[in-house]
Amino acid sequence: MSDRIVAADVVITSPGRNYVTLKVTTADGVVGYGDATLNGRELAVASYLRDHLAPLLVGRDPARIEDTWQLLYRGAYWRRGPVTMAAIGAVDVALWDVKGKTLGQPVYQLLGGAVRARVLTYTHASAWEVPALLDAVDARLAQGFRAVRAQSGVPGLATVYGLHRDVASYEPAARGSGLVEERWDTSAYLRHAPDVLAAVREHVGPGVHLLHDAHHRLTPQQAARLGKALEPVDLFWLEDVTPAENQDVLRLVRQHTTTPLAIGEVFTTVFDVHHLITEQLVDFVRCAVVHAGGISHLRKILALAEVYQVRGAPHGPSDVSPVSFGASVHVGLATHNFAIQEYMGYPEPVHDVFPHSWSYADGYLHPGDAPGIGVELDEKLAAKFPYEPAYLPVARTLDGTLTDW
Ligand code: KDG
Ligand code: MG
Repeated sequence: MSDRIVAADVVITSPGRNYVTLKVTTADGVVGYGDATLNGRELAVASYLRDHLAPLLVGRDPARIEDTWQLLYRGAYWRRGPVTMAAIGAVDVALWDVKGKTLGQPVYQLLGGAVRARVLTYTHASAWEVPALLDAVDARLAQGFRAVRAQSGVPGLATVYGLHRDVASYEPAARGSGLVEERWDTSAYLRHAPDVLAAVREHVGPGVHLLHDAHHRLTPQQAARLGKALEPVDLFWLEDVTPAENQDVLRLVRQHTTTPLAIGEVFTTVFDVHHLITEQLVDFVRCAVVHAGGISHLRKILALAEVYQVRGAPHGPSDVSPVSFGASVHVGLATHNFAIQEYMGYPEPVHDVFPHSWSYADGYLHPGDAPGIGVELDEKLAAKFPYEPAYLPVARTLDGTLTDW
């Protein structure tokens, strides 16, 4: 007789930042984990899982991953959106984990096997002033990274996305202190950013991949201008230039610049990004395993992207837990048009709460060969880090108008 799911539990822990994890247990005693973390809205996904999906999962055959995905997606009637898709994503990854553990195989083998020896990764280097930024980039290169995202401060502004003024590490969601309001001035940013990135290129030479995140803040015309100004810098990509709900406007950006564009971290289904892909409005699609319905759905997004020579580059900030980060590295090892995996890194206790087989070495990631996803949850340790409310900041322009953060 086939195995059955006997429990679907949600564990919330906050070892430096909040994570929501789904734990699926089968009658045969196999345990699978899935990440359901949605930064700043964690409890909504936890409730979706606990109150609405767990009762549907108990009694089901864990081997039927695709059928379960379709049931949860179509069966809700209400489709898409980050809460729904993060919850479905958690179930999907937990079931891939169960399947791998049941068959004694790492998930990348079940996805068709490795198409590369290791997965290229990029990390972040940030500092307010240029000399300190160059030092931060050097420190990343010394750790072996071959691709680095560079973010700096902006003269005249007190806060900027991607860094804290006097603190080396960056975690945008502010724990316990309510909503943080930042001030933003696109003109000041546009005057400064090209010089900063040119200085970084000059410093590292031609052989290092450089990336930059505009974090949804530009109009199409401003994005075109920035892309054009950055062409001599030879960026690997310029990320999230516009909010991109209206994807047609990106045509204007494309007409004016050959700087590669990457978009997709806030999009959750193939239906949200198909236009970006089929119109070749981006070079890289950034959907994450956790927010885009799990391994099963991300693979469909990447399959569509492959047809249009768009490559996968999933979101990998610290708010993507080590569980879905590991899942993403499995996808990366087994998917031909997977370009690069973001690896922001984690607060130290996170590695102990989520012991993992994935590893970083010399600019590359590998998922490891443990059966399943290869990421466990130390529940005793997790219980020592209770949930703390934390909101992402919001941004207002200098006249006080709310704008995109
Ligand atoms: O929760 C929001 C962060 O994940 C996001 O701001 C990070 O843009 C980001 C990136 O590219 O890592
Ligand atoms: Mg980003």
